[in-house]
Amino acid sequence: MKIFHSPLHALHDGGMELHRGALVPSYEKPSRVDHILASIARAGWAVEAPLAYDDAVFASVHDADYVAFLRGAYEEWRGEGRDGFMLPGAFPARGMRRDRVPAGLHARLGYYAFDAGSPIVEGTWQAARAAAHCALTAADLVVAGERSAYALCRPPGHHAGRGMFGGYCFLNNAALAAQRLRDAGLERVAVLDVDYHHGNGTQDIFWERGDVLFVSIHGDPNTEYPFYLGHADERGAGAGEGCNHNFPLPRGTDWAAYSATLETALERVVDFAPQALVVSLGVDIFEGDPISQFRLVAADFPRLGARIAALGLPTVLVQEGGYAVAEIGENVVSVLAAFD
Ligand code: SS9
Ligand code: ZN
Repeated sequence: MKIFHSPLHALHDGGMELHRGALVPSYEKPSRVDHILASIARAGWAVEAPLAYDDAVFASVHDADYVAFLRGAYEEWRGEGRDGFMLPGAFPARGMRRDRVPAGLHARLGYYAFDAGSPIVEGTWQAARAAAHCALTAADLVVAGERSAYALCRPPGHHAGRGMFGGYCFLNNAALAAQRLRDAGLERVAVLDVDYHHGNGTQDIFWERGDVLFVSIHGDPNTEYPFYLGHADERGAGAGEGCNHNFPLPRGTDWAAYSATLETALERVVDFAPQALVVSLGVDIFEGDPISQFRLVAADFPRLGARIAALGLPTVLVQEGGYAVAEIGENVVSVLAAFD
């Protein structure tokens, strides 16, 4: 198993998040990666540095103005005499204007965000860029003939839309990987998102695309983050109609119920006949996750890996969520081992 990781992830650290109305230390923290790396070392796998890419590659799935904002946001913040972490406090909701990018920094911060849970610190851009490079490198290796590759991305990416950040995500690593596979000439690519939270950003990016399938199993947005997207009736639009499949499940879902839905989700992937698969691998479906409510146990992750690997597709696995830090490494490696 080819594994890509950058130590630059650690530059994104130190923020607080507004979590269900309380300001708490961010659950998305550097130690998540340390635990995953420790489990990878125990499995005896090597970890490689990602290749370098020009920032222009991000325009394949993100708006140019959004990328420019992310790149320069903290320097602007400093320019205003501020330090610490940046969090937005107001957003353009219904009835307000979204067609004008406001001039002021704090106004722009809310314009490009969709929650107050994703702090930007000095190293956020560098970390997000390195994570995206890991996903792109994994995709390039699969294009070059590897059966599978894993990108140990942090910060995660699946909540980042074409022009917005949130849910700890800034650049959409999985979307960048899928687009990279398309650009390399693969005609159809499927994205399977198993993170507890709906991959609203990935859905947004490929909503009108008939060449990239998006299939997601996640907590019901009626009660679970990101709340405002992820329902079963969202099927895609235009050329992408029928290429988006959401499977919201109730709190408390265990492997018995989860695996039945997984079979249906995998059927959608098979029906699409993709040449490659991108897996948004969030292990916050684990019963011990502090911000999620499914009940998969450690022994279920090898089963999850085996079912996905049985598709027999060239596969890029991209790290998304997982906040039960002590168990995150074992659960991730259990899935990866099925591809080894
Ligand atoms: C907004 C913060 C909620 C978001 C959780 C994102 C999980 C990413 N009040 N936290 S996999
Ligand atoms: Zn998640």
